[in-house]
Amino acid sequence: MFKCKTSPEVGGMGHSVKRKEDARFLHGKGKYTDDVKLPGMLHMVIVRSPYAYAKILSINKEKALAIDGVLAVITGEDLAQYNLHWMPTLLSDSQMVLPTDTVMHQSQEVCAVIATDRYIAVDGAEAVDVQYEPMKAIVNPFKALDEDAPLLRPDKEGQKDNHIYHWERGEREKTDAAIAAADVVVKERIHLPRIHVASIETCGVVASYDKDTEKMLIYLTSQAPHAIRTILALVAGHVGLSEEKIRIIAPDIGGGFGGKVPVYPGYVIAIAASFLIGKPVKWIEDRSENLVNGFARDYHMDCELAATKDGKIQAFKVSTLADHGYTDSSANPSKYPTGMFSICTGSYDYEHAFAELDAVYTNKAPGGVAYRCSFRVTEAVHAIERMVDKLAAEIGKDPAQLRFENFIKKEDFPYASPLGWSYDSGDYKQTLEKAMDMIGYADYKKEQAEKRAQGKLMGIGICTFTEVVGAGPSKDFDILGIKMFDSAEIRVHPTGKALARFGTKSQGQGHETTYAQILAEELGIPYTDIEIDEGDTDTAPYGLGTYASRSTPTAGAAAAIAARKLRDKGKKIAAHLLEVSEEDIEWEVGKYFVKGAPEKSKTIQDVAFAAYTNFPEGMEPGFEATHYYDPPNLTFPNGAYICVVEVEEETGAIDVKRFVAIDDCGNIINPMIVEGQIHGGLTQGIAPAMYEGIVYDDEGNVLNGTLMDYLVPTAVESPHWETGHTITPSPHHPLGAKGVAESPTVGAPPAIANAIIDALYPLGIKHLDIPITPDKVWDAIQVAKAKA
Ligand code: PCD
Repeated sequence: MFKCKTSPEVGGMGHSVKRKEDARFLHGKGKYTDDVKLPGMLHMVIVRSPYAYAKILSINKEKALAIDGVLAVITGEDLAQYNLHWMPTLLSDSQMVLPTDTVMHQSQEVCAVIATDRYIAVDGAEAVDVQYEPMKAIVNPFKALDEDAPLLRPDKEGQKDNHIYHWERGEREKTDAAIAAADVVVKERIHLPRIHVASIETCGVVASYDKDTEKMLIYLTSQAPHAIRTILALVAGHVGLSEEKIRIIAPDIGGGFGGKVPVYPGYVIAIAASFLIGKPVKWIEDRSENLVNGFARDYHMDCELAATKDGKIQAFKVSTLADHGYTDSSANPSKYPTGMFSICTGSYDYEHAFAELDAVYTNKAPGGVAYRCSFRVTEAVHAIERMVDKLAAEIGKDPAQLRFENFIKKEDFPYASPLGWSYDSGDYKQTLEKAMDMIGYADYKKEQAEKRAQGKLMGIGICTFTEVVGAGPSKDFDILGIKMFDSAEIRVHPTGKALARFGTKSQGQGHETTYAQILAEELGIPYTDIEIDEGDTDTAPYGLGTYASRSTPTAGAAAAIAARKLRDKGKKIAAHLLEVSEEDIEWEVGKYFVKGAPEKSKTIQDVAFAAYTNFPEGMEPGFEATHYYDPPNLTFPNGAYICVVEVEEETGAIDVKRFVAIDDCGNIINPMIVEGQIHGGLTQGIAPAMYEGIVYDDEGNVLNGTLMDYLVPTAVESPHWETGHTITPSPHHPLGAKGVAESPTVGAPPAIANAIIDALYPLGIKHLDIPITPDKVWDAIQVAKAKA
């Protein structure tokens, strides 16, 4: 159990204080990119391709330019004059900013209209006349590798087919041998479909170039403003946009979820337009543009899990085909083309594993965004958790029991996983037991047996996941070469109030509150006296940003260590004020006192004042500290989720009766915020499990490109989430904390899928891919009945 060291007024770790930022958000006072209005600001609207694959024969701007208020139509040819028509992706592939000859997916940017207002820009976009010659698109990733498949990326030197890369980890031969020798092997091809990051706020930018100062000010919906500044300087340095001249401000963000990590063509076009025209240019993506032009997941995974006949897991093998669309713009660290997919061995202890992946180009939107997932952890967890359930069903063992028998044990941490991770800590048994107690597992098992006897379909699904978050140690983790540390800078003012700045950027997570709580914990300054500032590259220390549940593991740690530096300096000042030697000073949250004479003390506020007014001779004045934190390892949050469903045989309707989520993210800064994170994340977990999936036809048209057709679950679809936690502190994090925000989105889909498939098992249905919709269930029931 965690015991709070501070009073609720100070609000250090463990206090469920209300979010400071909510006063602003709940009163509609948030300031988002679209709220930025600059004098003389122009508006941009993008003309997009109706075809998935086509030659551009001509772009006629005339009619558009004739409209009063339309100032420019920017094409790929225009950008090519400045060599700005292509840009690198985060994984060193190349992506068109605007095409000069070919469009590669439906809705790709073709050209952009700049006008005095948005309505005029929309009219202008409609008036642009583009002639295309459509070509046969490659939609099915398996066909992308056929010999007669057209080469989609002839622009890439040495590219002979549509294969992007092969990746593998582990021991193929030993794993194959273990599988060949095993008593039981279960196999399945599992697809995690393309889904969409449906944040409330779409992407957007206001770029404002000042020709006099040569400064480029950019308001951007970005989870990683510093990294984007550097990338922009690398891409556009040759036209004069060098890094010290670029200032990116990420204002309030209405949800990021990984979708606001990449650089999108629209950003670059708006920036280029402002640079060329010398006026501010705003581009705000509309809802459908947002839905169709990126994606997450899209992994086809062939899994094999081998075990002894009584269920001791021996080996896991997974071969994946990844559909990356027309360019590999996955948001992964440089050395990890498949992200952290190698966490796929899960929470279980066995020796042999092998994972491989081939990525291919198709005529679809690029993306591979780490949608609430620390780079492909969702895919990995789905694979192993579905397979463990399949194994349990195959050998007729209770899936909870099978998990208990295979868990990595508490005393085995740090645990070296077969694919190369060092799991930091966990107590999987305790976590699953807690979930089972909370839901009443044994009673549900009885009820299920009774219902089955009456021919009713009821299912219980478990997921016991291990995540890997907090990228990451600089020896392994970088994005385009920039190491993945993060930073905190604290200034304590003379009156004892403070300002702290970070290299991360909240998008709704509550950093303004939780970072202040970390500092309150370490310094004893009340969290309400500490302002938190993020997202402005001119003022914040350099950092890699907020995604991959990394803010707590990296910047949160940086805050604690910077605060400890301050405490060390404060000790010297306290000794000076109390006229004793430094060795005689002790610290207790919020104050220094003389050893053995606690009545002789100075508060942190006294000390801060003295740092400016009465510091020891020779000491550097001021009370500030900065720390750049390079984590020694990642953190491995984990959890046990249990879901109970009933399925109606006549209609395929699925009713989620109960859902219990027990999470272990180590020590918790703010339990209420964590609970909120879990609630939101579980809803984003039921989404792909039961509702979401981007559907293409054979021509590469997106069939559900609006929120009328793409069902994002709301409160109506969401069950009542029941949450709880266990605490196994991270041994290497200064606060013992682990990241948590993505766990629920990773853990929920397999728990729900396992529950639904368990319900259908008596009919002989052994697997369904998500989203498991009523019509998919109904179809499967008809097929199963026809077979019976
Ligand atoms: N926490 C606490 N404790 C612990 C942990 C944590 O308290 N132990 C808390 C903190 O402080 C914060 C939160 O919680 O506030 C979170 O955290 P983390 O886990 O660290 O994370 P971050 O980094 O901060 O964040 C990020 C995440 C992600 S990743 C995502 S997707 C999502 C989530 O976050 N997003 C979002 N959540 C959210 N929320 C909101 N509201 N919004 C958003 O947008 Mo990616 O990679 O990007 O895909």
